Amino acid sequence: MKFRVIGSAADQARVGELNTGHGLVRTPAFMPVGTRGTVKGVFPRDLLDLGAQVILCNTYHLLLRPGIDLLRDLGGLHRFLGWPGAILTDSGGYQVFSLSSLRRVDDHGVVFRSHLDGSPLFLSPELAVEFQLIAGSDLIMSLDECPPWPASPSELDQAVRRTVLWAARGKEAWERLQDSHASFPTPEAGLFGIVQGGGDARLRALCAEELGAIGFDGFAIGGVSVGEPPEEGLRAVAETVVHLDPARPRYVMGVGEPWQMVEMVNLGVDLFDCVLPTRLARHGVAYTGMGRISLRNSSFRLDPAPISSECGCYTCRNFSRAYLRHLLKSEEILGLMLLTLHNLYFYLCLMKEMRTALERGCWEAFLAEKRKRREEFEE
Ligand code: PRF
Ligand code: ZN
Repeated sequence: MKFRVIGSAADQARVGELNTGHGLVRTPAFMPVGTRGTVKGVFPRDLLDLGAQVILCNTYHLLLRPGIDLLRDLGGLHRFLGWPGAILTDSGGYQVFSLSSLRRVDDHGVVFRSHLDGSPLFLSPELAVEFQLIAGSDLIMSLDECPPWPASPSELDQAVRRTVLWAARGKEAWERLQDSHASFPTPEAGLFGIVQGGGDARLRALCAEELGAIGFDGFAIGGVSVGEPPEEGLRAVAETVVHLDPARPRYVMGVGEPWQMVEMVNLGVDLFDCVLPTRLARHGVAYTGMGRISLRNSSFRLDPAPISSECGCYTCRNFSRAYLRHLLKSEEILGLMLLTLHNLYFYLCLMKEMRTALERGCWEAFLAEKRKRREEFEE
């Protein structure tokens, strides 16, 4: 994996290129979420048409089902999923904490029970890296411990200490596996460290510096969007980014709303993933330049207009709000598919607009316009 910054505004916001074993990823980039090995309701063919360059999958879910042996035997994730673009895999730590029961965490790793059938499983920082290599991931995440929000100072301390310890052990495993690397489905993969530290600027700085000293291909910022007021999350990102190597890609995990991505790109973030566009679509909610709309609303019953007249997506070029409302009311699968397509188009378009603004040197004007719109249209 290779990263190159192409241009920047005010030494913070930047446009770049991430070269992976599965194609070029132009940054800032948004990664649609395919937790269980599918971006729900979208053909991989359509993801490519939308301009998606990289998707996110979860090691935790894929480990439980279909299992790592099957993924290996069937030639790795890309072939199994029929997705030719890049894949980033999350390490599993965060999902173990949020989904599984009966977990026991110590410095060795996490013992937990599958949320599917209760069977006992073990995840260590070494195994997390090895599983992701076997699966053929392009962008591999270290195992981390994401503290809840709010967390006590001692909980935050502990999470940062363990996250750094696990990152170092993951890196060692990564290096040890280099020899066999060539036999993994994606020998050009990159390894990311994850910064934790909650809302504590000193801990964030410490974590970022220690991960920097260990050395990673990229850095993720975790522990944001875990229930804190959005402005505090933004502050945590601002306080972390300044301690990260500017030559490496930066990824804020699980964020976020369109305005949050704009503000974080402004701080120098390159990568995002979030379930919002896909999940909200399945609840009948669509993004527009004037805020979200709920298509189940009776006010759209006779509305011949598309979701957004500004949008060039397949859904908006062909279907009325009235038809989409009808599909949702009738619980037709197509309703969810068309809305998902539109929301992903909206997110991917926003990223493209940001890249263009940065390339053309008009980032400040773009940012001012987005902030003004946010004041006008959002709660
Ligand atoms: N760590 C990991 N995955 C994550 C998070 C984290 O902190 C978050 C927090 N927003 C989402 N996904 N490993
Ligand atoms: Zn549209």
